[in-house]
Amino acid sequence: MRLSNFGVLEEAINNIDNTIKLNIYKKMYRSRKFEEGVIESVECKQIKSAVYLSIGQESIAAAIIEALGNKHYVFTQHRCHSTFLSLGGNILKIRDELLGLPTGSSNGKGGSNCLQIHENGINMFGHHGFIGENLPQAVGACFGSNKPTLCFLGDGAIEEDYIYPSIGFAVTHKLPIIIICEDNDLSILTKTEDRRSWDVSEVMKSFGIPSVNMADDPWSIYEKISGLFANTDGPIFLNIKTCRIKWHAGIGADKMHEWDRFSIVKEELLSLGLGSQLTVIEEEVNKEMDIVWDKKTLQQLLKK
Ligand SMILES: Cc1ncc(C[n+]2csc(CCOP(=O)(O)OP(=O)(O)O)c2C)c(N)n1
Ligand SMILES: [Mg+2]
Repeated sequence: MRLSNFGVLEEAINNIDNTIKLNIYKKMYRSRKFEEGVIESVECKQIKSAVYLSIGQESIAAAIIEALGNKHYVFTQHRCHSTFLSLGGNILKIRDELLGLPTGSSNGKGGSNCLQIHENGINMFGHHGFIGENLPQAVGACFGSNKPTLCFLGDGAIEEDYIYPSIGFAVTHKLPIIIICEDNDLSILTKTEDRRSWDVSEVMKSFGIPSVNMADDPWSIYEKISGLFANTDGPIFLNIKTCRIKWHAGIGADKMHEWDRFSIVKEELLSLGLGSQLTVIEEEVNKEMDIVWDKKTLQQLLKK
C-alpha cells in the first residue's frame, strides 16, 4: 500500500456533497496560490524574514475547518499559513505580516511562524517559539472557557515533554479539544524513525482518547472528524500523515516528496466531472492573488 493511501476511507469521497468538496478544494487552491506568491516575493527580496510554507500540507486545515467551522479557539504551530487562510483570516494582514509592515496581523513583528488573528469571531493564537507549547496553552484556554478548541502541532512537537501532562489533564477534565498532528515525518531534517520507537496514536489510545492515524486525504479527514466530533465527550487526537514539499524554512526544495495531496485531489475532482467548477474557483482565486501580490502595490507599500 502506498503511504498516501494509509488509513484512507475509500467511500468518503462519495459520501460528501459536491459543494463541500469544492469548498475544500478552494481552501487548498487558495493556500497554494498564496504561497506561490510568497515564493516570488522572497525571490525578489520583498519578503526578507523566514517563511514556513504549508505547501503539500494544505488539505489538513482545509478539511478540518470545512467540517468544524471557524469559531473554535485555534492554536497553531509555526507552519500555519494554510490554517490562517482556511479559517478565513484577512489575506492582506497575512501578506503584510510577511512583508514586515505595521498593517500585518502582528503589526509586522511576528512573521510567518507567529501568525495570529482575532476578528470576525475567528480566534487563532499564534506560535511563540517552543514547538508544542501551544498544547498546554490550548488545554488551559479550553479548561478556562470550555470552548471547543483545536490545536495543530507537528510530529516533532508531539515529542516534547510538556505534551503528555497536558493530555492527561485534558482527558481527566474531558475537555472539548481536538489535537491535530500534522505528521510530515520530519523534524527539520530528522525522520521520525531516527527520533523515536513509539507510535503517537497508540500512546493517545492508552490515555483513552479516540485516535485516528491516516494520510492527508481530505475526504477521509472530513468524514472522520465530523463523526468523532459529534459523538465524543472529551479530547480527540488525529495523526495525519502528509508531505512537506519545501524546506523546513524558506522556499527551497531538496528531496522528492512522496506525494502532493493537492494534485491527487485535483485529479479526483476532475474524474468526478467537476472540471468546470474547478475552473471557476481557480479563476476567482487567481484574480484575488493578482491583486494581493501585485508587484507595484508591494513596492509602494514597502516604500512607506
Ligand atoms: C522546544 C523546541 N525545541 C526545538 C526547537 C527548534 N525547532 C523549530 S521547528 C522544529 C521542528 C519541528 O518539527 P515538527 O513539529 O514536526 O513541525 P514541522 O516543521 O515538521 O511542520 C524544531 C526542532 C523549538 N523551536 N522548540
Ligand atoms: Mg514535522
